[in-house]
Amino acid sequence: MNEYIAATIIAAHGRHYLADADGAKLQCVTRGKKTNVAVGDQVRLLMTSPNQGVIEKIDERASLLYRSDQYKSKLLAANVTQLFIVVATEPGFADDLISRALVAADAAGIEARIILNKTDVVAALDKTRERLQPYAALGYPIHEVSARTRPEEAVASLMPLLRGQASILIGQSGMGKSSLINLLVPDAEIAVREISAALDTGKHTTTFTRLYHIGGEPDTVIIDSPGFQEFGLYHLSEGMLERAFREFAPYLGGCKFYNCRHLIEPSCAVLAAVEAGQIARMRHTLYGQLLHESAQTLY
Ligand SMILES: Nc1nc2c(ncn2[C@@H]2O[C@H](COP(=O)(O)OP(=O)(O)O)[C@@H](O)[C@H]2O)c(=O)[nH]1
Ligand SMILES: [Mg+2]
Ligand SMILES: [Zn+2]
Repeated sequence: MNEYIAATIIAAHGRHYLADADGAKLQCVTRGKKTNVAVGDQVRLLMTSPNQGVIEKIDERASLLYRSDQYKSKLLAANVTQLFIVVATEPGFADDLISRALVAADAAGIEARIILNKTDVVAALDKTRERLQPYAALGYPIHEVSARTRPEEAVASLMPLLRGQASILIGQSGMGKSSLINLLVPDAEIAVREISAALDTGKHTTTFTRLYHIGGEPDTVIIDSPGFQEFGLYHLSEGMLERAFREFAPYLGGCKFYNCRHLIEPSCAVLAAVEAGQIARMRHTLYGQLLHESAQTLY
């Protein structure tokens, strides 16, 4: 006894976690009041009863995705290799949220892709493609699907991208994220009910992040995170922020002042690129907004 058990965190609800140890689902908690565990973490458990344990150790992470404001940070997922942002032709999506998610992915060193769902809503298709053009121009792949009218095609085009990867899907509500998850993870709804019961989240709660193994391969996982409206990036330093906007890269170092913040400084290469139309103004505005948010302190 008292041996550590290696497990993967597959769901989180407050300080209650569900871990998977070679197929066995184990409820676990952190020591004390810690909330430093994320879905996707590889952990070591000490069992306190046959199916309950305490998380004693978190293995080193290959990546960590999180959002934060000045008061708290919220871990989204650990060890993911790519981020999918689900948008749709309708309802409209928020550019702000897309850009923030892309910045978070770049800062975490993981790939980001955009899924454009509901291509069957043809009336809104051209306009939506146009709105996504700036992201395509930045090199973020855009995958068009219709979960409702062309489900087999959606699976066929997404599965090869998912294989061998740990992917997280995020999106505003209404974009069709659950529809896509249900296509990609055939028993997702059953799994959610089981997890919900094990974590005692109460009826109908889908406000927890969970991890599914798909395709019968141990290293192909997909993480579904609840929809959210805010994506704070308070934890990113100024240096991290300027590097997370990938289109700034050719201009960094070209400013007159070595510590240029690219906001109002004279002879700023980034501002010049904005004026010349080489950097989208919308993205530079968000950069300024994120710098401003990062500079907020509690007092
Ligand atoms: N027209 C159309 N509607 C879709 C498609 N995919 C999902 N929906 C609908 O969009 C609504 C929101 O879908 P849901 O999967 O719950 O979105 P979520 O909030 O992002 O999880 C539901 O009414 C779905 O039936 C699609 O490809 N085309
Ligand atoms: Mg949903
Ligand atoms: Zn500058």
